[in-house]
Amino acid sequence: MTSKDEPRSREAVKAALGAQTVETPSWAYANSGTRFKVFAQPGVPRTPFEKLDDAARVHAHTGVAPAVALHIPWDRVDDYGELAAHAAKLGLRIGTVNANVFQDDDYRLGSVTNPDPAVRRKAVRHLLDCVEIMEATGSRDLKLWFSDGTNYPGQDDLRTRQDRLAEALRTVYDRLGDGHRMLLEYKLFEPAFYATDVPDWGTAYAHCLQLGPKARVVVDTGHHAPGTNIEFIVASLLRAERLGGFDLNSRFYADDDLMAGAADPFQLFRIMYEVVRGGGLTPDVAFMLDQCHNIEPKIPAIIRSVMNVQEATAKALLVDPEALAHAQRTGDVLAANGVLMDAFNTDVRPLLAEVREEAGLDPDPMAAYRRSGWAERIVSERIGGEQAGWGA
Ligand code: LRH
Ligand code: MN
Ligand code: MN
Repeated sequence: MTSKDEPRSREAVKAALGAQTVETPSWAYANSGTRFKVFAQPGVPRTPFEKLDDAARVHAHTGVAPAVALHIPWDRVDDYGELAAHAAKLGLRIGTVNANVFQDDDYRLGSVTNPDPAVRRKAVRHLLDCVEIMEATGSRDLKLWFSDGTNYPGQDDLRTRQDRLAEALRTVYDRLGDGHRMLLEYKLFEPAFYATDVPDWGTAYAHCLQLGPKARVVVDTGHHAPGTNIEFIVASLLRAERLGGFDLNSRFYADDDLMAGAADPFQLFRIMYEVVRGGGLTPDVAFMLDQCHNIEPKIPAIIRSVMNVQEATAKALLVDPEALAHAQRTGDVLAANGVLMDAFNTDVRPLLAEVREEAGLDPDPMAAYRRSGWAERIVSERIGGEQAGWGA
């Protein structure tokens, strides 16, 4: 968006904030939990259509969340064109299509890296079906995360599994249409505990390089070893023009999937600073949430997350590039650090309130949602049927 040394006016900051969009995940509106317990909440959507209805409330109050990611088969419907039309009627669009090759008994030893070619074919078939769903919904991005891996040394051949992965990715990549992209998501561990087949950004990047320009890496902020410098990964991927987007969420321990910006707002700021620095505040980088709300009400939690992303972005945009460049050039370590900290410590809430008011929105999306009565309405109206949840 801006080069490193270009000074940014208040108006430019506001324009950039107004233009940024945050994609919300359909599954965040559904019931979720841990392997110990799923606490069902009243009013939770029963269908993908109702998930979109809820997503429309997030967009109505924030003004920056027009895209909704699908997860297949959690969002299976008979007619995806109808689902996309419902989204359009609500002022939304379908964002990323997330493939799911991790919830079938056949995938015990992996999906696209499974030793059994029949299982691999089944997994690839699902991925190709997802491309068809992209065509029917007008989605641009196919997001691939594989739970594939091994639990014990020697269980399978690590290198052969990479070959199988490459072959599957190639088949799917070649099926992508014009304007489609393949986003490859890495994760250090879980459910595989010894070796995951796409464990890190290096592996994902290497596969993307081999595939071609439509293949990009997704950085899920919850998918790293503790202490990993995620902003370095972001800077490197942007530099290589291979950052496809983010799955934003927070973690204290492992893949906690808490609200983005809740656990470590400073880390989110550092990531957003590298995004701004690297020219990544464009539609080429998808800012997706990937989180779940096990104990808190879902819609306001998603609104809060969107606001947290906006606050981190605003602070990143407030970093004074000239002052920073000067301090860096002259080797003034403390001044350089001070420039970043000044921006991080700025209260950007009034600025964002201004951006919202100028867009005709309530300056306080949380309060506006509370007043809207939507929470009460869905509880009284969504009676009967089966609530959506992970695996539904
Ligand atoms: C895996 C993951 C991946 C899945 C989502 C539900 O941990 O981050 O993005 O699709 O969770
Ligand atoms: Mn994810
Ligand atoms: Mn995850």
